[in-house]
Amino acid sequence: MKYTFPKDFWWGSAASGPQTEGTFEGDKKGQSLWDHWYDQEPERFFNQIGPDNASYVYKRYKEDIALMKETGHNSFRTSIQWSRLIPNGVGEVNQEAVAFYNEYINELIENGIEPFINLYHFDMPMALQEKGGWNNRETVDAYEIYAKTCFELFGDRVNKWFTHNEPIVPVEGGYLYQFHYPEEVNMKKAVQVAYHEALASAKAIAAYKRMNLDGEIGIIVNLTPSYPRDENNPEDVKAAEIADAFFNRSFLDPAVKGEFPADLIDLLKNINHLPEVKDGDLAIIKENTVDLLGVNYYQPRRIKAKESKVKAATGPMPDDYFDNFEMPGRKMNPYRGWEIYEKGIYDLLINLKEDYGNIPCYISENGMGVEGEERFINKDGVIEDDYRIEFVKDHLKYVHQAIQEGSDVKGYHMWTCMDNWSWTNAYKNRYGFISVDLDNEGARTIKKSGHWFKEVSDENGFDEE
Ligand code: BGP
Repeated sequence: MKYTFPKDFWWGSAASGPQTEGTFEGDKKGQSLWDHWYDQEPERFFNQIGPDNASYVYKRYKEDIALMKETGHNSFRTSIQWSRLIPNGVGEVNQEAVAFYNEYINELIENGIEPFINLYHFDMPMALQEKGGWNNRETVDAYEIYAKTCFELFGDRVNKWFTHNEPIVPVEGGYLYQFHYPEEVNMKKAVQVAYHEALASAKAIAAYKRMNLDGEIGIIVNLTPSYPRDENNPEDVKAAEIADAFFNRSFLDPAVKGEFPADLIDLLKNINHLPEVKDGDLAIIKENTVDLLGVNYYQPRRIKAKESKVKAATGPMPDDYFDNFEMPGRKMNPYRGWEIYEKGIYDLLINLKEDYGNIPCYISENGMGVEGEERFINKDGVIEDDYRIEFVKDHLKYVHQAIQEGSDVKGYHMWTCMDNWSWTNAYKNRYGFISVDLDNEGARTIKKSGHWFKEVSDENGFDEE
């Protein structure tokens, strides 16, 4: 069967500023919370490799864009680092950064690759984090100014903007499950942080609309479809709905419908954990929903009714309402510890079609991190990552099916273009279409999947029995 995608489908990949750019003498970048955390606790990072090392894109973007072309990209997403553009979070704009992002964006456009630009990818400027980061309302104002600055500087050429990438992740990582700085466990702050992120997104959208530019603006959310252990067990179903409210609808609903989910509000009210909201905020959120939704999909969430004891010591936690369920026989990516469930991508697209007005969307991340890919290098020096080709293909088949059933999904970006720095996992798991050899000055080589993706993009689809 031939899987053909709609005309002008977006084929490409995604990355972020903090995971790729690196820091260099004279670049005048300010510290983000990652730079600070690495300075404080390098042992938290795999092989003690920090964000300053990244993949040197700051210097090598021209070479990288040439490789994007060779791997069939017609679009590519990255993020501006707030701490590079405005080193203190507020105030002076770094002209070195303006020059860099201008050249990077122009080079993409000249090569026929549409830049999709995200404004926030987990990277709070440290000067603002010291004052509470997203927990502090002042950060919302600072972010609005930062967003406007980006639109003014680059909005004449960039036509796809995103306010956040996976805004739930700084909430989970920083304030619930301790995998991001400041590694707190504090539900009150978690809720306030989430609320401020949602408000900041709406304010940036409002600012963008006021400027009457030609492009579109949206948000990128990671959707983890929540499946109950047993669909016929009401307790399991209810637990899965609560997990869905916390981790999916918390951002999806305000972004697309302009309202927070009623069940989540009720739950937080019951435990006296509603955020502080100022007059007029909810109207801003209501009026400034997204034009376009980016969806990152890696794994489903399997849920069962709470069986384990609630941990009183931590205070309230989302997990007080459900347990994660290890489904027997599930297919795993053992390196990342994430379940692979291809049909999840179809389920979430159909959910967007049916419950979210078929909002225009695209798959903004999907991919497979594998450790030790050097094992698969062939005699020509190319990594034969057939597992990645299979992973992408199997997901694309379900995207195709959703399109047949009317989903308005406009593209597929894989995570990521070239192997990059994965937060505390640093360079442990590799995700790219292109390998980066850290022992050889970051030399780039297209993997088998990158060559395959070029054919898919050229053909606008693929053949498969
Ligand atoms: C997403 C992030 C990316 C990327 C990816 C892979 O959650 O948006 O920044 O890192 O996941 O995950 P990880 O790097 O944790 O393996």
